[in-house]
Amino acid sequence: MGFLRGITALSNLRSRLGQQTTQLGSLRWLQSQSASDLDLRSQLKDQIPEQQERLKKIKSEYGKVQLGNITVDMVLGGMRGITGLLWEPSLVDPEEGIRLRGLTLPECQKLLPAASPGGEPLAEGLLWLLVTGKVPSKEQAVALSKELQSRSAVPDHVYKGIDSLPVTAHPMTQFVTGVMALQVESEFQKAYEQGMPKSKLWEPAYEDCMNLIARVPAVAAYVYRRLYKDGRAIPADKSLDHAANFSHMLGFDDPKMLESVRLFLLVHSDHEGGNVSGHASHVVASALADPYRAYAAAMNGLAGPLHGLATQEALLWVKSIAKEFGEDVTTEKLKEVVWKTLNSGKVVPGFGHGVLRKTDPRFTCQRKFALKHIPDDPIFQLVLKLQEVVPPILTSLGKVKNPWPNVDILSGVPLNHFGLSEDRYYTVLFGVSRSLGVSAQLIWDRALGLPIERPKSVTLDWLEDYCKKSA
Ligand code: AMX
Repeated sequence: MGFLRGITALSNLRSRLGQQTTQLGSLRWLQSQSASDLDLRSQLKDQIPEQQERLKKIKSEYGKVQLGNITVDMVLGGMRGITGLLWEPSLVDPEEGIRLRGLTLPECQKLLPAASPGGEPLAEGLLWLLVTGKVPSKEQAVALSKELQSRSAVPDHVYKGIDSLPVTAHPMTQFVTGVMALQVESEFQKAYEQGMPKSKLWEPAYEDCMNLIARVPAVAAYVYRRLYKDGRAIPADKSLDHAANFSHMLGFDDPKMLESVRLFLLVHSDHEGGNVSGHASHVVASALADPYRAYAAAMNGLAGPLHGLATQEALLWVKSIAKEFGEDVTTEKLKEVVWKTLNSGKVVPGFGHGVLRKTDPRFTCQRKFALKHIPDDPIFQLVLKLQEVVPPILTSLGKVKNPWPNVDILSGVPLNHFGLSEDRYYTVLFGVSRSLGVSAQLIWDRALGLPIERPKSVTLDWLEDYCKKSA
């Protein structure tokens, strides 16, 4: 025993000595390092310029190199031109623009049931079209309206969740918080947990999507009333259609405002699947996350300034021009403003598009509406001038693929005219509209049993090696 104890004591001493030597070594090594060597951020900062140059070089020297059916340009260029998603409710043609289930926007306006003869389509009829591909009768649209109303009660905890945020939180943050609070009632999640087979999952997906569509207007209206009005929610009016009731809950009952909201819901409802919000919802749902989670993901993408936040940015921008230079600002002054925006490193909001190569038909549709209902609105007049001034300037940059106006430069103008003037709220309106298209596809995702999405990614090292070998 004594011998054994002696051996243990010796080995403990050796290991303590060893530790001390190592600690001394570490200390010396530490002393030899500069503060920036030990700081992750500084290390990263040093690496970035080199990697940026590398990326540029790969793009310019090897952009056309093929990787199977695609090119290096496509891998590095936000997957432009890669057909990789199935999306049923709509399709965007670069020249012609959006078709909702094969119908152009003017065709939708003509064929879908309206609240009054010749008026803008009912959102319910639009939803029917997006889900089924068929133009509904007025009776079918009314029946769907009743169905949505019967699903529209929002649990109190949703409002409490929103109330827990500071009022300074962006309206989209408050809205998405409300959407996630709705998620606790997901039928899809329950059904999955209970072992529902994949082939039947479209049924709880349908339940969640319809509940979501029915409830988001009240959640959105609550955010609006909390931020900009007296904080008291306006109860739903069951005699009104989906869009008109949304407008009513926001606090606007002018019949022309109701028409503006119906049009807004139409033009923003869907834009095929590759845009950030559509794509985000699709990929999240592909993991069999429920429709609330998928829609919330879509909304977080929509809140990006290059996507849905452009609605806010465009209105803010045009109004700031009107405020600074007056509504009858000269063309020369407008050119200066556009250049100033560009020179400050910003994009011109409401112009350009990732897929479209012509003026956005959603812009044209709203222009027609504005000419009919608010022809003398000064902000509308300013947008018409910008429509002339901006495209030649963007074209002169030599890199912009589409210098023409998109949906966002005009979509807020009629609503602003009728009193909804809070620019920062506009992306929430866009989000309520997108619930229609995103949900229609989420139902079909599960009905068709689409698989989990898993595209291949590569590293810069891999890409460079591959390009060099191919060259
Ligand atoms: N103002 C300034 N520069 C623009 C521009 C604009 N409106 N549109 C494109 N460009 C620039 C791009 O930033 C890019 O510059 P870079 O090479 O230095 O990065 C170059 O022109 C080439 O871009 P692109 O291929 O023509 O467009 P894209 O597919 O990369 O981007 C979009 C498309 C919409 C993000 C871009 O046009 C843009 O930023 N527009 C303004 C924001 C906007 O209105 N977004 C809403 C789009 C519709 C929607 O989603 N709701």
